[in-house]
This record gives sequence, structure tokens and C-alpha cells, in this order.
Amino acid sequence: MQIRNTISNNGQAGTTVHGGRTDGWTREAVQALFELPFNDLLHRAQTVHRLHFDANAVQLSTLLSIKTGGCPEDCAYCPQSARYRTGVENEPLVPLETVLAAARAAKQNGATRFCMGAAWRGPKQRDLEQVAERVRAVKALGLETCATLGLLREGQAEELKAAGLDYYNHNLDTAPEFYGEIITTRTYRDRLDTLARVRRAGIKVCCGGIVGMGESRAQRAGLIAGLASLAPQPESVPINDLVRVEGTPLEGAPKLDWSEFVRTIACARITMPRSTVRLSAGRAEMPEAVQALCFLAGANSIFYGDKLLTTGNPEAARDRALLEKLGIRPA
Ligand code: SAM
Ligand code: DTB
Ligand code: SF4
Repeated sequence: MQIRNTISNNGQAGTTVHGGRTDGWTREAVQALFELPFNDLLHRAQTVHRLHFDANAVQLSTLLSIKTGGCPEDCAYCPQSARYRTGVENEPLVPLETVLAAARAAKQNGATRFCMGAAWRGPKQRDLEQVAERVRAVKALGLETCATLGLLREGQAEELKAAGLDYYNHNLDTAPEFYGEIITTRTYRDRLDTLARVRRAGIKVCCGGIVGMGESRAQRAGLIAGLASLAPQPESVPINDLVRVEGTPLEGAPKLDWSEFVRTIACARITMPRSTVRLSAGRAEMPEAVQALCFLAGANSIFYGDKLLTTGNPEAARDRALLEKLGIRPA
């Protein structure tokens, strides 16, 4: 009964309120959302979406891997871990001018945010200075800046903030009890600590996860509940459908049914009504109709550009055509 009350309340869970934001989503309440009939779930998600956003606008973020491969961590999904033979080589930091050229091209193509990713456990001091230089330069082009560099130590987030970093991406990745089957070299707690440092430094939080790693529906609900319970909730929530890369331990993970992916997006939208929900990795293999359902379920951002970090993404021109077909304005 409690769950019914919670989910019939237009997506606003009712237990704890911080600064006007609700964050009391239990895993059980999220699981009850997952179990709604598909049409009911989408209707609810779209209703919540329209309370807080223009339903016909989608934000465009372009990714660039500024430091590829050779990562010491063991994330089972990741082609950049040095532990797996995936064909991704360990490369040096991309020079400032190359980053700037990519950022200019992204802006020219209509992206509003430029996200720089590095395959590090976390940045060393020298790394951080070099990233700060790149953040300053990208920001000066008039783009929003985002970085994903791994775990941050005390003081590092402040340095990034001072350089003009708008967002820091650091994902919870999955439910706490499934986490240990995916990553052993950093804990869920480590991730929460980095997120707290980002928040304290006044940088906006981009935090999401991956589905399709062999987790159960209850664990997908656990991921969403974990994200929704962050206080304040993340400004940006990337939902990735696992890109199964040959050579990684998850290369043979069973593909998640499209309807379950759309449900995950809808649950993120309902539980994090004011967050931007990004339809992230996995679009290269996703039919346009499924992407359209994700927008209907409340996704209002995509990674835009021909490449994610090391894997493919739909061509920018195709994405522009898709948005045009749906009457969606790039934002
Ligand atoms: N090394 C940093 C870290 O892990 O914190 C930043 C880069 S890492 C590649 C950023 C995120 O990309 C991961 O947390 C994960 O959610 C996502 N990701 C990596 N490989 C993926 C894959 N094969 N499919 C879907 N998402 C993936
Ligand atoms: C996020 O959640 N997804 C992006 C971004 N944050 C950095 C990364 C997706 C990576 C997919 C695999 C690859 O291209 O290497
Ligand atoms: Fe390294 Fe990040 Fe890949 Fe994990 S997800 S192996 S930390 S690059």
C-alpha cells in the first residue's frame, strides 16, 4: 500500500525532502515502478517530464577521450582497462590544440557541452594541471565543460572548479550489491566520496550507471534508487546500455531487452524529476524507434558525435535527422 501511495503521487516520493527535492526513493518503490504496465510507466514518466522540462528539447554533449587506455582498474565492462586485451592501446594525453580543435568542431555541430574523459584510476597532480588547462581553453570557447577522470582526492575538485569546470561525471555504475561483481579495484564507497568532493567544490554532478551487465531488475531498481537518493540529486544522469566489447569480461553478457532499457530511463525520469537524463552509451545499436521511446520516457540529453570514448556512436548527421523527424530541438 505504501508503495502504491508513493508511485501514485506523480513521481514524487514522500519520505525525505531536502531543499524542496524529494529523495526518499526506496529500491522497492522503484521496483514497483519497473513493474507497472509499459504504457502506464511511460505516461507517468512523460507527465513528470513535462512538469519540469520542455518535452521537445534534447541537450547535446560531445565526448572526447583525452587519455585513452592503459587503465589500472578492473571495471569488467571497460575496453580501456590494461587487464583486458581489447585492442585499445595506452596513449598519451591528447595535446591542448587537438582538444581545442575537437571542441570547436563540437560547438560548430551544435553541441553545448564538451566532456573530456581519461582512463585513470584518478588524476595525479601533473595530470590535473594539464586537464585544468584544457578545461579553461574549452570553456573560453563558450561551451559547458565536463570531465570524467576517475577518483578525486581532497582539493582536486576545487582546482577543477577554479579552472571553470561545470560538471564532473562519476557513475555509481550499478546497485551496491552487484558492484563487487563488476569492479574490485575501487569501492562503491570510494565513488560516493568522490561525488561528495565534487558537490562540495560547487561543481555540478553527472552521475549515472550501466544496465545490461547481467544484473536483475531488482538491481536495476537498486541503481536508480541509489542515484535518486543522492542529496541533492545529480543534475545529470547518464544511463548507459552496456557496449559489449570483445576482450572484456562482459563481452558475452546477454543483451538487455529494449523495453527494459526504456523502463530504466522512465524510472530515472520519475525518481529524478529535475535531472537531465542522458540516453548514453548503446545508441549505435539502438533502433531509432527505441530511441524515440526513450525520449518519450523522459530522456532529454544524448552523447552527440561519431564516437563515445573508444566505441562508436551514431553519426552526428543521423542524430540531427532523427531529432528533426521527431520535432525535437537540440539544446
Ligand atoms: N576512468 C574514469 C572512471 O571510470 O571513473 C572515467 C572514464 S569511464 C570510461 C566513465 C564511465 O563510462 C564508466 O563509469 C562507465 O559507466 C561508462 N562505460 C565505460 N565502458 C562502458 C561500456 N562498455 N558500456 C557502457 N558504458 C561504459
Ligand atoms: C558515461 O556515463 N558514459 C560515457 C561518459 N559517461 C564518459 C562513456 C561511455 C563509454 C562507452 C565505451 C567507450 O566508448 O569506451
Ligand atoms: Fe579505468 Fe574508468 Fe575504464 Fe574503469 S571505467 S577501467 S576506471 S577507464
